Amino acid sequence: HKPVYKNANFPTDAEGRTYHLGTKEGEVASRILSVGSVSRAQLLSNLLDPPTPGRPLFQRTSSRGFLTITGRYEGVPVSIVSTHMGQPNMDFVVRENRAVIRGQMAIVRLGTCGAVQRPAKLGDLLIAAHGSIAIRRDPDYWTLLDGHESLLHKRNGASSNGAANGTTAATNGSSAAALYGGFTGRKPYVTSLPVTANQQLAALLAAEAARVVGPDRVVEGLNASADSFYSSQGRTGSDFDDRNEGLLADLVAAHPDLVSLEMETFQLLDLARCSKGSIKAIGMCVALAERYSNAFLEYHKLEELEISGGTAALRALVRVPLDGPSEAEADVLK
Ligand code: R1P
Ligand code: URA
Repeated sequence: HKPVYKNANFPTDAEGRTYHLGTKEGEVASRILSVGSVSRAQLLSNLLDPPTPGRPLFQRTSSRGFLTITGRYEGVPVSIVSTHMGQPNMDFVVRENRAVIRGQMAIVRLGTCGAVQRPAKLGDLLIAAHGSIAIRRDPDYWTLLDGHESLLHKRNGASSNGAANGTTAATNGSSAAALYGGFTGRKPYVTSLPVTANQQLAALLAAEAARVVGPDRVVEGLNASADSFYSSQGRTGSDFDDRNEGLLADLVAAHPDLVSLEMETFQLLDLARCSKGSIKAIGMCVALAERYSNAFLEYHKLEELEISGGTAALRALVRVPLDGPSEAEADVLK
């Protein structure tokens, strides 16, 4: 049967289930481990306390493919939520979970990422203890560039070949340039100022990660979250005019403490910052790619690293103090 949604501003169905994650109050714990894939969520659910007879772990997959698993870790209620990829999906996860949980929440993201510079290396756990910056491809750069190049072309006296197109692009581009401040000085990629992570959670996570994998395999620093795996992470190719050849070098020069590059941590930290004190958040990721050497982790090694990272994340989650209604909230555990 098809659900009926009410309230265009924040749609929920007749049972109070959110539109994309499909969960309702009582099904999600206030301590959440957010992971990028369904398979990682299922793998890490094996770390939860064994379910009691007749009461299996709560599991729900929404129509959009978000999987929520609720159980206990060291006796404390936790949920593992598959978040998929990119900032809009992290936005669904943070906002829709916020809507179904009372009291303060903690969210730890365990993802994979590129290691941008040493000391971060393949297989390390990189913690966004210094916060995160967003990197966005600015399409206006190409819009204005079109007009700019066509104008130059026109000024240089080109007439016959493609002149009609050139003139249209020049007109569009120059009116856009007039409106938006011109092409000169424009950059194809825009980076935000950093947002901070919760320092209490960061310290707990760093200590637990060091305990699990050893301190030489844990690196704390700044994260960057990009709006593409490719262009805005400085991956180059010939199919698109991406103008990103200098991106990684520029990032490293501007941010000496930058360690990880992925796609969701910024959104998590930004929303936590705007949550009126109601969300404590941090991101950690397994370095899957070394961007400075071009090495990529042998994929069969990933599972073990996900389990190590997941163990550290769960240990930090159940140790962070939270204000508000007690943990027993997750009705599905009663
Ligand atoms: C890209 O391959 C995906 O991997 C990283 C990026 O942030 C992006 O989501 O994280 P996850 O492994 O958590 O998905
Ligand atoms: N995920 C990313 O977003 N980037 C990488 O380089 C590796 C994993």
